Amino acid sequence: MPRPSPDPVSGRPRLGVAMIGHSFMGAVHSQAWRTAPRVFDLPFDVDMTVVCGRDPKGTARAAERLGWGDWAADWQQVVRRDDVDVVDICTPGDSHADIATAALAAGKHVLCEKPLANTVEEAERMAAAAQVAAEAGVRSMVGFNNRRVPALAHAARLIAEGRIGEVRHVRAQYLQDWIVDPEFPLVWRLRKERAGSGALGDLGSHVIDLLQHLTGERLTGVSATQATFVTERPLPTESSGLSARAGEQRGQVTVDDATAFTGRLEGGALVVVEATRFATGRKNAMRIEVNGSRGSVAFDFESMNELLLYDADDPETEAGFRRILVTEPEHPYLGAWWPPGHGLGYEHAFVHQVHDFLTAVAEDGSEPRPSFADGLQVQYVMRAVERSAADSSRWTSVG
Ligand code: SOE
Repeated sequence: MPRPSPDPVSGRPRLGVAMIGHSFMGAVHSQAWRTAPRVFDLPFDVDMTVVCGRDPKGTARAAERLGWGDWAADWQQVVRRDDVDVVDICTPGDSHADIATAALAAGKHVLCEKPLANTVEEAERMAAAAQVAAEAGVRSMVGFNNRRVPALAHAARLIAEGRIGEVRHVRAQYLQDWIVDPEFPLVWRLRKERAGSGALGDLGSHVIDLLQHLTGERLTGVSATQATFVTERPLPTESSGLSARAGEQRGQVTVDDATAFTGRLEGGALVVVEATRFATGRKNAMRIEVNGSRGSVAFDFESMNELLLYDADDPETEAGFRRILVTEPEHPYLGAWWPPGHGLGYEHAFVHQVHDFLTAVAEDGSEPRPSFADGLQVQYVMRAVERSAADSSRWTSVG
């Protein structure tokens, strides 16, 4: 795609960003677009050009609140605008494929929220469009933001350096409890036609991506089980993000409340995954533990500035998990932030995501990761999980 010309003052080219959707994820992404240029030395001047949503009043309010220069209601027009170079998709999964493929065809770089799509077929369409676009220098990435949590980026480095040896076990969980109350309304995340799946896609996709990223290995097969504990809920009269007001009428829950599966990695390691919105008391417990032949790493998002490391070479009398505070300038991303010892929060991984995405966009030939192909592979795993669960947990190959 043609390079925008450099700004006469900063010397950097301007990049116009359009964001589609402005609810919870839109607010987090807006914060990231606002903050990344102030914290990192980015290769572009970011212009938050336009936010797009179906409800004109709400979108106009969102533009003002979230810092966008303009607002629009028609995404098809937005993705074709000359002042837009990047399209950031923060809508529910049912519109990802149409928006992403149209934006790529219009020559816009695309950042798309996870999971990539609602079905394998949509994700295949997106990955194919991304491959064609890449040949013309147009980049795309899927927003598995947790790769950019500094403690997890540090864990990825340690594992890649061979610090824990050969991987034997991965235990990964994503535990939340925001729908334990059976009277919590039927928001879009609980409707298959909007979200594709429930805990599996919303939470499980994060840990599937993460465990494959950390180990550098793909899941080859799974045996799964799924449950929907509350099958009917009040319809919402209004909703925003994860909160909603219940109305009088009721409707069917059409997704899983919880999913659990065992699996195998290419190298033979055993994997156990659990994703649920019914882990009462667990608010955002995304946990991952990797056991290798020479050590282990363990992480829990509820203590997100910490990484536990066990080194099997330590003398017996001193052996134990050591708690590393991942808050030092030498740790991934931390050099750009606060003085040593001062931690980060939920939103920062999204700021890092903008940094990494734009860095890849600026570097000719570099493919931002996770790519749409990576997102598609997660989708294959999720399809295998659903097929296995529907067939009494039968072992099901991924693919
Ligand atoms: C809600 O379950 C949610 O916001 C997910 O949609 C996000 O992807 C996850 O990061 C936090 O929880």
